[in-house]
Amino acid sequence: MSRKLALAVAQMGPVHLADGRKKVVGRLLEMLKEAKARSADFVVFPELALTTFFPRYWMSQEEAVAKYFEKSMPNPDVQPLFDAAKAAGIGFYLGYAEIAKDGHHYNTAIIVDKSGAIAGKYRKIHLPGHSHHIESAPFQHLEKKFFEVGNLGFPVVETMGAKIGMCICNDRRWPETWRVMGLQSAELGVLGYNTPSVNIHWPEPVHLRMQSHLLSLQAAAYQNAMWVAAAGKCGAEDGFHMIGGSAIVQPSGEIAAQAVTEGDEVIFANIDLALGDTFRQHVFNFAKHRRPEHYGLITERVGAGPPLPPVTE
Ligand code: CDV
Repeated sequence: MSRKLALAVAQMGPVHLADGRKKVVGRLLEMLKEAKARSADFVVFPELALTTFFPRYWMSQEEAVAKYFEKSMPNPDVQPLFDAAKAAGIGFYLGYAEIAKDGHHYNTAIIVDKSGAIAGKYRKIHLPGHSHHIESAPFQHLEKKFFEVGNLGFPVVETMGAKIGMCICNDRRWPETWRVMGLQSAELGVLGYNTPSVNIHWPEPVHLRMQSHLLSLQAAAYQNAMWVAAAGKCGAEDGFHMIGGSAIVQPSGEIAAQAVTEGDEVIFANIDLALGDTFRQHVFNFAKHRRPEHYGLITERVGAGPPLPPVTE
């Protein structure tokens, strides 16, 4: 029996250094309105949606906190989004920089349900980049300086009639992320991202940035029998370009909807959560086919090491 969720992904064009929270939230509200016009139940917004992608700039932690971190959620800047979503009866996923009550710093996302309550929170685990200044790089990627590794695991939240797994950006490239969600019976995995078009470590052709992004989403969806929805912030933020390609992927791994611009753009799919059931019952029937007794290295080793000695009988 089909179980429908009207799903919108709200891609954002660039947010410049000069753009204040009020202006940014105004753009989110516009897209929420569009999602409402299409009778959406749930909208996915990007990673660090309220500001420019500030980890590209070298600065002190204090300066970053003062300018770019949210001290509470919701706060007066973001309250209009909570209010409008509640009035419209739409839930949403939103990424932002969080300074927690205990003073720790995280790259965070929340799921807010249709009543305006925070139903789930995730703090980014696979932080890319570096913590030192790289002189030779065209820009920095300082997530390891500004954020701590998340401490909430990969949550799967039961809300709006769906089991929704949460992750952020770089997490999508790691199969462990998705399998941990899959083992909690997630039916939909959601994420926001900011993916620079230029790789600061090697001259990666730009088309590969899009290819590895979509490949990660499609493989994750298929191998874990779940829908995947990814919302990017993209285009050139003060001259620093990021890829678009926000997408909704179905459990077959096929793309159901994909953004075609590098601006604010809402994509939509009336998804059937039951579509994953066939895969869960057959090829990816975990209970029947997984062999965790042979997967020990996944949790024992962090980096690659020597091959294990051969087993002889
Ligand atoms: N914000 C990110 O996590 N960006 C990474 C980049 C650095 C590769 C990503 O995976 O898209």
